[in-house]
Amino acid sequence: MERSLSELERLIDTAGGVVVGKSSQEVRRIDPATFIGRGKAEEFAAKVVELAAELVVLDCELSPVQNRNLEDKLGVLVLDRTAVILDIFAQRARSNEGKLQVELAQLEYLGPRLVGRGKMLSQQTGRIGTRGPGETALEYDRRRMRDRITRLRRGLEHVRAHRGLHRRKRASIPIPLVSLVGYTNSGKSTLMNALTGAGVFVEDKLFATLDPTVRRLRLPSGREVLLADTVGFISRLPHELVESFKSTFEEVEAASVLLHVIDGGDEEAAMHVKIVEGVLAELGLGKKPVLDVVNKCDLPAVFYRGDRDAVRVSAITGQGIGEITERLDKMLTVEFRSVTLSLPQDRGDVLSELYRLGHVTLVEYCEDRIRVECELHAKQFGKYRRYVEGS
Ligand SMILES: Nc1nc2c(ncn2[C@@H]2O[C@H](COP(=O)(O)OP(=O)(O)OP(=O)(O)O)[C@@H](O)[C@H]2O)c(=O)[nH]1
Ligand SMILES: [Mg+2]
Repeated sequence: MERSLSELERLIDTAGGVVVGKSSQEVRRIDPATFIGRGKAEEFAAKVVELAAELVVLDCELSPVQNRNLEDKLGVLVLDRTAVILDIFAQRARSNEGKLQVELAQLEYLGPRLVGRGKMLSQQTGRIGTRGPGETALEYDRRRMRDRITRLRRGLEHVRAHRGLHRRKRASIPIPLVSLVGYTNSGKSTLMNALTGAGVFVEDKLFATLDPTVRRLRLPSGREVLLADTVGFISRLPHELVESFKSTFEEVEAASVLLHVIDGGDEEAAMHVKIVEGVLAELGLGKKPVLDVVNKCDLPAVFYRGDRDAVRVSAITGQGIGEITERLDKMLTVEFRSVTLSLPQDRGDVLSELYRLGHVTLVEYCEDRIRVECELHAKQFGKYRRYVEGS
């Protein structure tokens, strides 16, 4: 409980709030009307006045009814954990798709809790829980909100159809995709920068990344891969969020290999590892090849070292980074095969295709043939089978 509460504090901080007081209670019996008991609610009401608090956040999931009843009792906006997470997502979403997803999730989740409460809460607009990429739930009446939800859904389908096209195009180019996954704040974006020199947004806040970012990366063997940064995982990420943010996980789905980045300097690292593995399993991706990367090994205290196969690095100092690319090379070798092709002299076009696709290691011009040694992705092998030497 302590842990969860301190994580909630970090979430509030990330959302831009300031914690002025906190309190915990063992809830033996959930009060259907207010979740917390009557005594606790009274205590909170007094504290709200005493500390001039503008907002009360509960580390649980409130039903719309409980939410309203508590607001009536406390006289201020009441949010639960999910609402705070949504607020962070609302501030951070950058891509068109990300914004649509956040607005939809906000309307679906916050709508029943906040709709029609505009008057009471209007002074608080701009604070946590009342922001959105579009209008906020506060500004809608029920009917307009339903219309907006329908339109957002349609918009998202449209965006997704387009993205599907892009992805299909990419899948036909056999450049393996490597996705960074990991608990939020573990250093995925920093590692992405260190590996590719890409200018990805890095910040010591939870959920700095919401939109997938993809960059090319050349491995020591000369082989190129695409490296994708993804949104951080978090404990108790509500199911409807996992659902609505699937697009950020599509990069994980398409990946040949996952780099699981772990913050070795975090006392909770072992628990975070379990959470990430749990979410991956939930997404049906538990069987993907994974390379564990224990990050932040430059810190004086490292609490998690990983197993024998883990790579220990510091994305900040660059220590150990080379080992990641070497290990990736090894893992990907399984997907590629070395072949020697013999092309007719006039098929220079095939040769240039091979240059673009695979990793060509040797080209020899013989009398009437071109001999090419290269590595081909399993998916492309069929296309060039007839050129395989001796076949
Ligand atoms: N000491 C130390 N700090 C690091 C290292 N790598 C990242 N950090 C810090 O950790 C914080 C989070 O880094 P990010 O790269 O934004 O983490 P992330 O996993 O992308 O986070 P989200 O996108 O929010 O999930 C930043 O303050 C980084 O400077 C490292 O190797 N050592
Ligand atoms: Mg990031």
